[in-house]
Amino acid sequence: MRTTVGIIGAGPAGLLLARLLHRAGIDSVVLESRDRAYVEHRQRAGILEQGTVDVLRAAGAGQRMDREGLRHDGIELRFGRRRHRVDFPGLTGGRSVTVYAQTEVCKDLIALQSEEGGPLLFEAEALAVEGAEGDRPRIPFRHQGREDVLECDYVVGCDGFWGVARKAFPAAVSRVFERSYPYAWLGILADVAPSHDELVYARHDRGFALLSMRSPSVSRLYLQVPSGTKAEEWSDDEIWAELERRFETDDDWTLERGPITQKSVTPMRSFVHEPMRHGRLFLAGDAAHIVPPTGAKGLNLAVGDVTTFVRALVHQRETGSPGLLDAYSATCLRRVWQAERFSYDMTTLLHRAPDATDFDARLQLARLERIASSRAAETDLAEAYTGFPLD
Ligand code: RFL
Ligand code: PHB
Repeated sequence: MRTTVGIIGAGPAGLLLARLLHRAGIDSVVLESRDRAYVEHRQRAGILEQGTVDVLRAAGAGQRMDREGLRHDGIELRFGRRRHRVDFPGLTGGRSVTVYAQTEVCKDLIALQSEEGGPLLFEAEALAVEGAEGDRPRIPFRHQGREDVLECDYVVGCDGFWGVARKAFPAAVSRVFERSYPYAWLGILADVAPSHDELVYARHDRGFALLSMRSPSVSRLYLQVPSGTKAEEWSDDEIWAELERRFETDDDWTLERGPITQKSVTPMRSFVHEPMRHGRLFLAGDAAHIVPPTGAKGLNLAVGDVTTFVRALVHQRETGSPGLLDAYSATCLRRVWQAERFSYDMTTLLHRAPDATDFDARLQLARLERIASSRAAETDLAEAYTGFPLD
């Protein structure tokens, strides 16, 4: 098999990349190790920045998102039994975010790819990336029990944190920057209308909690738990009781309970691999960087990376200049590090570390007070949450 761009992974990064290339008249093949149902149902992100919404629309993948996505003009910060709303459009000159689940973004992109895009092979596991330094990189892969090779002009590793593409970088050129956090998130889906019409980020002495949603009738909630916790260790009643405690306020706000349909635990990690390009191999999305989910940035960064790659490839085709491809890593990393900074800030602002002292707790409250009382501090949060422009 031969193609112009070989894409490893059909998460949001790989699927959107294939779509953008198709729109630009550039052929590609996507190899995905899991089956279609798995990719379409893996519960993950929920928040799309304005820039992500714009890219999906321009890619012709925005129809259902425009019908079913929920525009959110703010979030609530909850601390010391108080509530503080951050008004995004008022602070950012009109920007907002959209609640539309990653599962739905993937379903929409897979449907488009099957109707009019290039090959998208499920249960096709890339085994390695070979020859990245030459003109024709190759991806050996296994599909339906058979081994085959995909020859490409370019390879883009969109294969997530556990993928193979990053491993093809020689040790001498790779640098890794990382931090793990001594806590995790227990996430649930529940068949109950969200108890608030915007997301609620709560800082509590017992730990962080987040109220989010998937639709007007499905809630998505998260609870900070110790690293290593298993989802089965928490009964449904215990989860609701703990969420109630962490969201408690001095007014009459209440948390509605409902049947829990899914439970899972997510570790928290910050990770950046530099550079994001080696020869004709490019990394995009979680393959190159991970942020803790508190800032809701992971999917949005993946969208930024693949958009940058396609622009650079089209620029080369139109002008003959490889300048933007050469700048790919540096261009992406500027945005990546801003998202790393913001995600770290939000995480340490709202979580309780196991070794946290009373001093640390007071500092968190002072940081939250500052956001609640200074337009400058609040604007900083609103700008980062709604997303920095792509350029
Ligand atoms: P993905 O989604 O991990 O997809 C990688 C794909 O590559 C496949 N693969 C391979 N295929 C072929 N051969 C191989 N050798 C392969 N190895 C792996 C995998 O099967 C998979 O299908 O990476 P991608 O596309 O870069 O997308 C990244 C996002 O999924 C991720 O950043 C976000 O989900 C992060 N995230 C959030 N991001 C947001 O922007 N907003 C949010 O609100 C948000 N909330 C979250 C999140 C992530 C979470 N978890 C579970 C980590 C909430 C949570 C709880
Ligand atoms: C989600 O809805 O899954 C979600 C929302 C905001 C975050 C993280 C996850 O910061």
